Amino acid sequence: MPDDIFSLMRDSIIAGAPDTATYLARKAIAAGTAPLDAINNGYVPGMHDVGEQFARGQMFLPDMMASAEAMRAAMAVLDPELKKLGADRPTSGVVVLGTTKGDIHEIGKILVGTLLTAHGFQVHDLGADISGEKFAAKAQELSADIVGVSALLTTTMRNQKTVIEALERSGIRAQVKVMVGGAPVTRRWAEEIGADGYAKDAMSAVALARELMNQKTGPRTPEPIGSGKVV
Ligand code: HCB
Repeated sequence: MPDDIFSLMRDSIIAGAPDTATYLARKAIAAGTAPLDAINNGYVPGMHDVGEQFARGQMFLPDMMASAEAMRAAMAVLDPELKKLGADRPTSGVVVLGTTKGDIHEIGKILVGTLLTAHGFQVHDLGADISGEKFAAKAQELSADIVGVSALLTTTMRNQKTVIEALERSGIRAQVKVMVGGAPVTRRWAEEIGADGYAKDAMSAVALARELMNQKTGPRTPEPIGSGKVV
């Protein structure tokens, strides 16, 4: 039963059990479960639970690291499946993605990159702990359409603004749309720092990226399936 497998997935993250997480991901795919359902209904709730337990002092850093490892193991199975999606092709564009300076959280950002790729965007993932200058330099080099900035800490959220400032300094802010996200980020924060959009999760990020592309260029003919790639 899907509900049972979702709760086992959640438990595998809480237990920090990569082998179980891998096994369940393979089992779900073999049974025809949509990879995004496994992520959203199984593994991500596990991560949220871990975060809550950490905040209550019931889990510690090594536990959180083990959970992240289990999440990565599940994603290693689900990522290729997600990239096979693409029945509904969007307007494509070039996206530079990264996590802000001082922040090493990257699971959510990787998921955003995977789904954007699956929907025809060319994604360049800079990784985590990235300065505003690096975002701006890569956006300039690739003539990026969108820069996606992730932040998971209240202390590193403000660095999303430094990315926007770096884009302004390099003279390309008018050509690049900026979308922000991450657990502590809100729409209001996005407005406050002058970002062009906020997405609460990876599917919303795809919808937002499409909308931002429409704002930039107007609706385009969908690209052929398989045109997106992670660079
Ligand atoms: Co970390 N950590 N952590 N952590 N961590 C959080 C984020 C806390 C909320 C946990 C808590 O206290 N409740 C907390 C932050 C508190 C705060 O600032 N308010 C916290 C803390 C405190 C810390 C350390 C400071 C702990 C310490 O050292 N004492 C430390 C910070 C290190 C640093 O960055 N300098 C730390 C370290 C870690 C790791 C390394 C153990 C591990 C990260 C591993 C990795 O990513 N490589 C980790 C983890 C796993 C978490 C939690 C448990 C899960 C994060 C996650 O992967 N979520 C997190 C608790 C939580 O968030 N509830 C906890 C799942 C993904 C799918 O969701 O929100 O990241 P997401 O992404 C979504 C969404 O936001 C959106 O789409 C994604 C996909 O749906 N999105 C975007 C994200 N980016 C976007 C960009 C866009 O343009 C658009 C949409």
